[in-house]
Amino acid sequence: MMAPLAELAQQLARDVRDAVPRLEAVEAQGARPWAEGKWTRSQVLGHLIDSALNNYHRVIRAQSGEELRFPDYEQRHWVDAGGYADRSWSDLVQLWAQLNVQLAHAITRVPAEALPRPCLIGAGAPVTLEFIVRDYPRHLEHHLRQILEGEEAAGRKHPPFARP
Ligand code: NI
Repeated sequence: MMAPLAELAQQLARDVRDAVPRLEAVEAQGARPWAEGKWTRSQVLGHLIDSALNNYHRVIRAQSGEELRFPDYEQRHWVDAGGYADRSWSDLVQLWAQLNVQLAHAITRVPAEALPRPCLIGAGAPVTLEFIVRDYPRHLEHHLRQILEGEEAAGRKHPPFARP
């Protein structure tokens, strides 16, 4: 039987692989903020790396017996502490791509019975693991458009329910 989220995972892996050459082509813009006083493109990509890291934890842990309660995710702290502004753009692109390929691989292995499992993140309302996984590519797509096409194309609004 095909895993319930296999299609989503395959699409995610395809989208990420397709984005790599486009990201590499904007290398010179890595140090430029996407808007005045905002994160640089390197930091936005770092934010997507943090998103992959955090969601990987959620996907793996939701399959085990432990309580699914995650600490609040402080995105600015993660980007600052990770020091992404100092990393080379091409290293960030490779890291982002490989983390997502692994995340997609893990998603294909999530059994159907784990999908309705409730997850609590910080003080937010509980959401299911399935919601988290289906929400993930929307958040990724939003920031990818910011990097590749600019803030206007992406729209100013962060996806409302995204669990970064
Ligand atoms: Ni975000």
